[in-house]
Amino acid sequence: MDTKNIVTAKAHANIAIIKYWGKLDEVKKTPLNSSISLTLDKFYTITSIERNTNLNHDVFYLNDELQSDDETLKISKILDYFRTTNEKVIVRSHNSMPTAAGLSSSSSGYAALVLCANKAFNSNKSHSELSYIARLGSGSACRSLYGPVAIWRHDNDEHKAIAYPLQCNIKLAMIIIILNKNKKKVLSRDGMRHCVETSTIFDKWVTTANNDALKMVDLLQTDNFKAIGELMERNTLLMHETTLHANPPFSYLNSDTHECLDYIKKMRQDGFEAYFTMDAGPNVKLLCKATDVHKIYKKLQEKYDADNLVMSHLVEVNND
Ligand code: 2P0
Repeated sequence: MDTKNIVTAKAHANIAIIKYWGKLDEVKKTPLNSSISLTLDKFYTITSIERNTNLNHDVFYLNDELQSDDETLKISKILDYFRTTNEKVIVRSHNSMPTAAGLSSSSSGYAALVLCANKAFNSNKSHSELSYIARLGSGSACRSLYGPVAIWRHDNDEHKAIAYPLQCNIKLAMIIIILNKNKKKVLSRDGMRHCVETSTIFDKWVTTANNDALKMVDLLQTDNFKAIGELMERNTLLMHETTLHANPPFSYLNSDTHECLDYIKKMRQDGFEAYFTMDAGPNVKLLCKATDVHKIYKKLQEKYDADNLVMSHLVEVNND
């Protein structure tokens, strides 16, 4: 392999504290509501692009496994925003996170791809343009261009409905509590569309979530961690409530999730400042202050095996 033809880039996964749930446009992946996320240090994708291959089609390896034509086509469409000829390349991506952790590898995956393509083809695109292109791959990926905190704004103009960096006054951390290692039954893309189309409380969700995002922007400027945690929990629970009011109803959460939420609430009564959030699966992500994370991690080990707990700090993203 001639390494002078290879460039590499890295991007980190993010977890939302105000959730993205519902699209305005299915193809452009513009959101119905603004969302806010934390970019996590432990979970990332490293992607390389090899040029000058003389291939007549792109080739895509994920974690050293050759990907199907369908998966490769998704990558090719993103590369087309960068290349100016019909040159084909080899893309190799490696995820640091175990897929079982329920962490969004698509967020770091598409973010790493756009950063890498920008370098490989000397495209010189701005962060805003990269956020836009990453969004076309997977909505939440647009937030991974920024960190430690990002906001993805709802906007009827699809070029403004991208992520922006957000100021945060408190140093935060997350602990991922892995309760279930099976793949999710309802993909987030399908679950969100089903809720948009059938959930009887969807309008309420969109209005509330947009207000929650505005409130969270303000709270992140303060040192009121309690208010941040409580708002995150309310927003999470309302997102999950939309699934229960869909037709047919469904849930990403299970009895282990509910037991974990009870445990976190009990921890709070005992003086631990810890709050929960869940995405399109049963696993729980615990939010705490960075100064408390070791104490809380130790407390969680009274109930959960260390193998099922992943501690992560936030990462400062500076890709320039
Ligand atoms: C989020 N989720 O804000 C929300 C909360 C899942 C629940 O972003 O269809 O993989 O590619 O735009 O980005 C997961 O959705 O969906 C997600 P697409 P994506 O993190």
